[in-house]
Amino acid sequence: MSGSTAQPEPSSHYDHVGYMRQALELARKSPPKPTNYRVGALLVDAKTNTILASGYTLECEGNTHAEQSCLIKLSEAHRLPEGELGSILPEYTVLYTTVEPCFKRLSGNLPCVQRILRLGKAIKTVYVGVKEPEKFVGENTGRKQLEDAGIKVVLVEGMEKEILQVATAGHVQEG
Ligand code: HJL
Ligand code: ZN
Repeated sequence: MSGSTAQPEPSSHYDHVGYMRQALELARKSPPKPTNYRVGALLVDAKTNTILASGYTLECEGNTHAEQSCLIKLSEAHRLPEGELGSILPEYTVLYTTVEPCFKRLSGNLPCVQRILRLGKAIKTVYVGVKEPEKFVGENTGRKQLEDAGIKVVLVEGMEKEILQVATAGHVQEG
């Protein structure tokens, strides 16, 4: 990269694998449960290379997802409703999540794709470690919804096996 032209997002300088690894370590903290995936997530200010919030599945009270836990923690820290966090998130906020954000939940709770979309353009890119397996809710159409809204979805390759092992550790083994 050269010159002083503003780049749409400066996070290409940063260590995506390193952040995904940190997200995976968070996922390991999640209590195993047969009906969900154990996921870890980080919200990062890609301009300053700082972590804004971390989260893992079932970290916050109730049936909470990793991405949702990041947002709940920020919401508490800023005393702002989760849906209004778009107004305080830095310009180049990106999300790292070991499993792509859910578009539908068996529980009927608000999916994380909707949680991201209602923040407007606050989150510029979602880095995912794996696509969601089709076990619970079929093909995840969330990626397309995010991309249609102008949010990039980027697969960070190389950790798929470990991520899925951790994600499915609480599941009943077949056969
Ligand atoms: C992501 C998570 C998590 C899932 N996906 N991205 N982050 N647990 O923290 C997706 C899976 C849902 C099931 C059950 N998992 O979790 O599709 O009970 O966990 O609402 O559909 O829904 P609930
Ligand atoms: Zn979710």
